[in-house]
Amino acid sequence: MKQGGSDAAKRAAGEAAAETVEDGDVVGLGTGSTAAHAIRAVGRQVDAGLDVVGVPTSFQSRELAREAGIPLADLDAVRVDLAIDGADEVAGGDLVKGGGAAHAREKIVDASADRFLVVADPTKEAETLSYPVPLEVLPAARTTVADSVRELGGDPDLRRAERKDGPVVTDNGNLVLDCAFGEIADPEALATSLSALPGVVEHGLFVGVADAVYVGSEDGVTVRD
Ligand code: ABF
Repeated sequence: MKQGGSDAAKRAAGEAAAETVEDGDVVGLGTGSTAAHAIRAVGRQVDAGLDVVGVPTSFQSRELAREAGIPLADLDAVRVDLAIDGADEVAGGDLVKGGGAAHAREKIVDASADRFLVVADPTKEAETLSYPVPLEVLPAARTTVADSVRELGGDPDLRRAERKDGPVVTDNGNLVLDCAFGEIADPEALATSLSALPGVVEHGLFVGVADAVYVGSEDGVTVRD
């Protein structure tokens, strides 16, 4: 995932989005270092008396929310009022996500939220999406999906674990293919094609799902909606 942004910029975005959380909200808790700032900020609000329930998007965000003291619920038991989540690339309201291999759960939570706020630093912004699109695939479908991605003009690459000898395995027990397509002129059409491939659990294109993008910098936060 793009990691060029400063921690101060990520913190500014995460904390500004967390300030919009209201008493009684069910909050979708995103994955990654920018969303982590939002989770810690919501935890401080809970310490101060705010009554919220969090819905984690990953094992990582569940652990962080527990440490922050946020009461948690499963998505099948609640309706999400507000989700706050990071992205690998942002172009207008369209995103590539999945650098943390959590995009399947992220999409369920983020897309179901009444309001979805993206938190990002300026290095994530682009005119046109071109970041490789992660596909979470059933292990048995790895080869057939890779072949189909090539037919769609993409270059699939099995994601490997950095510190272990083997592939990345998602929280759902599946594999990830990072698929480079170059500049994605029509994200919606590509999203439709990828969703149609047998064995694809979820892809990392989030098209038209974001309600606002909070871009942090050392000097403050710009909100695009
Ligand atoms: C998750 O974390 C992902 O969908 C995205 O890939 C990544 C962003 O991480 P960071 O905020 O650390 O750049 O939201």
